[in-house]
Amino acid sequence: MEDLQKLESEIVAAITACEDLAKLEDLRVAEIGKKGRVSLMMRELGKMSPDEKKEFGPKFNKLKTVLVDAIADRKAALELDALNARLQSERIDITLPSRPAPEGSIHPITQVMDEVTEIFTEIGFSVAEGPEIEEDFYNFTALNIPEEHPARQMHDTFYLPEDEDGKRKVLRTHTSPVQIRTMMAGPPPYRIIAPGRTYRCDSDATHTPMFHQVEALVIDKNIHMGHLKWCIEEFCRKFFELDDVKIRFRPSYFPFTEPSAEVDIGCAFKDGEILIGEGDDWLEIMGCGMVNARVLENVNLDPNEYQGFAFGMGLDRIAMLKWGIPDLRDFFAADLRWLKHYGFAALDIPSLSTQNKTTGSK
Ligand code: 2U9
Repeated sequence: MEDLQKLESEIVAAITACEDLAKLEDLRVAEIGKKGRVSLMMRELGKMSPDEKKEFGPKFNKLKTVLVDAIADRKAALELDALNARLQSERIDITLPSRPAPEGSIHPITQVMDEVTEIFTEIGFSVAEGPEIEEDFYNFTALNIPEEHPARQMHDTFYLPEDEDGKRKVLRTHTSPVQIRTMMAGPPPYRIIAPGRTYRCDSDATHTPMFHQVEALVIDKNIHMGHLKWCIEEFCRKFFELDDVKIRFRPSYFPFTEPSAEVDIGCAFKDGEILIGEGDDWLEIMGCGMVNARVLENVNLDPNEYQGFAFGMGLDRIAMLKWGIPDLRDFFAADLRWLKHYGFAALDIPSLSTQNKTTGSK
């Protein structure tokens, strides 16, 4: 009897000291499993006299019950410990952002290019592209800027070294060669915009050697200046998000358009700021005109049959105007603080899509 009591305390102590589930199972098999120590002892009951059976039977049963319960309790405690350890190791901080914090931003020039593209594609233009290293013919001659023409000097061209044929390619000084290539590639009508990088050997507070332009070209039968005027007004309304814009056409000169004009937008210069759509001041935003008949002839179109208009603007300049960015040179300084301040979130969509919905990132 004393032995049974001792055995019970000994096994319960071993169970309580057991530190992992596998060892606990080993212990269970060794003590109360089919061939376990206690089970084998219980088998001895069969050999006992009825009186002994009466005495030891309940004691063995109690021993077994105590051990089964002790193992079950220990097992539950170890399982709970294991669960807690797992929860601790897989802990999720639900206060963290759901995805890694966004890094980087869309450059204002990319944003302005996307917005301009959206406005023009919405009214039926397609986007055309061409090489930045251009042949003299496409950049100048076809556009009615012959050799020795003073306009060539105006463009401050970057020339590449002469190639095998003695020809000097240029970094395109405007995106106009894209329209020449488009017209030479297939028949009219054309309704295209050509956004992209352009280069002029010029550098000061308002000029960088590389800058961005978007030009538009429409050629069809019976196209006149009224179409040009509507297009430009519509663009300004959408781009500056104004219902009512004041636009002024000032006569000007470009070799590739005749007549030519510069376009001013109504604004107010107030405390060093430019407020578009307010006040009585004017600010030049683009150049335009009816495509010069000579340019049409250069691409084998009959000017009596086809006419059209074109306009061009500096994207860097209109980005500065729209968001009040003061210095052009900062656009290309790769200053992270500047980019963080003026950049757009990657999922910001052009302003046309966001009008009356969200305010964008600014
Ligand atoms: C073809 C025929 C005509 C494109 C035009 C302008 C007027 C113009 C300047 C704006 C600011 C260049 O970036 S800027 O310095 N552009 O004023 N561009 S008309 O005329 C064309 C183009 C292609 C075949």
